[in-house]
Amino acid sequence: MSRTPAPDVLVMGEILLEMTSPERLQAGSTLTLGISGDALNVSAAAAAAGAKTMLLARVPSDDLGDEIVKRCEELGIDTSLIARGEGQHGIYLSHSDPEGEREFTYARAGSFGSTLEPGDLPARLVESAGVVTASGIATAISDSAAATVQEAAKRAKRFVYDPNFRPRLTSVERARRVLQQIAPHCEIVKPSYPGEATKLLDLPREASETNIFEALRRLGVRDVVMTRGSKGVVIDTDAGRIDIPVIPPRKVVDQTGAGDSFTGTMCARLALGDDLETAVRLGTAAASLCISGVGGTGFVPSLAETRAHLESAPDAPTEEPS
Ligand code: KDG
Repeated sequence: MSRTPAPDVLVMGEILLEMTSPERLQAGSTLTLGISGDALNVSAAAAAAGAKTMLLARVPSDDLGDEIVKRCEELGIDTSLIARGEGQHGIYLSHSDPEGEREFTYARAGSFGSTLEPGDLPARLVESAGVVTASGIATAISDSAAATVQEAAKRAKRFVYDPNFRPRLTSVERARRVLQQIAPHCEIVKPSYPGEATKLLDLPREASETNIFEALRRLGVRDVVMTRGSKGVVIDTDAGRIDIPVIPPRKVVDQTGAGDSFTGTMCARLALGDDLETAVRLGTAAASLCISGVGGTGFVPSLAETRAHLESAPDAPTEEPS
């Protein structure tokens, strides 16, 4: 029997149907159907960044499920770990709230995708994958999905966790507990600052970046890659701290999935041998490009496009003269 070769990146979570409206939802709103969810967004970015990428997920066996699998294939994702079965799709509506801010409304409780369980994990592939990654969304959707992520984190050589806290899916207390359990197995945790990081570490909102790094280290995390909105990303490792500026976008259409694009690109480039700083810089470039499309996978830049965007950034890193 042939043995499936290990992927560079293995992602797990729920694939969602995405319905996007630029306006407040009301009867008669026109919606654009997309196929997304953080796990798919991360996988698409990882595949586009050159990694052999597998997505572990459960997808209903119906016509829409077939479309989901087809879309994953188009995005270059290996779908052999997508299990099909009876159940409902998970859906989210991405729209504006009355103040014009982007808002997600979910219709996903009890979905087939949220029934992911530890028995779904292909132990050998999880143990041999270059990088394994999941987010707090996967841990929020059900206890069995949280246990799956926890088990994968324990088995992986390199595990990357994006807390991706969604108050509409889980409580802060539960998200904190999950982070505490997973942290000792993480090579990298990627929180956003200040809101998410301070909430999940039970620190005051004014807590400094150093406070966050120290708190995550106390939980057992090795490296921290923290996004800070317009202030860019900061990497904190044993070797010190590096500030990485954001790359100005060419066009902003929809911010959905920017963080996932960053994570997928970073994981891919790490798995393919880039150092953390290079992987993060490429992640910021991919995130800056991906927001020119509608929805989480509306525009997935190729590695060549991402590299070109990074090189054209105002303070692109220059080669040391030899
Ligand atoms: O990060 C973007 C995701 O939040 C979006 O694609 C929807 O997966 C999603 C979720 O669960 O919020």
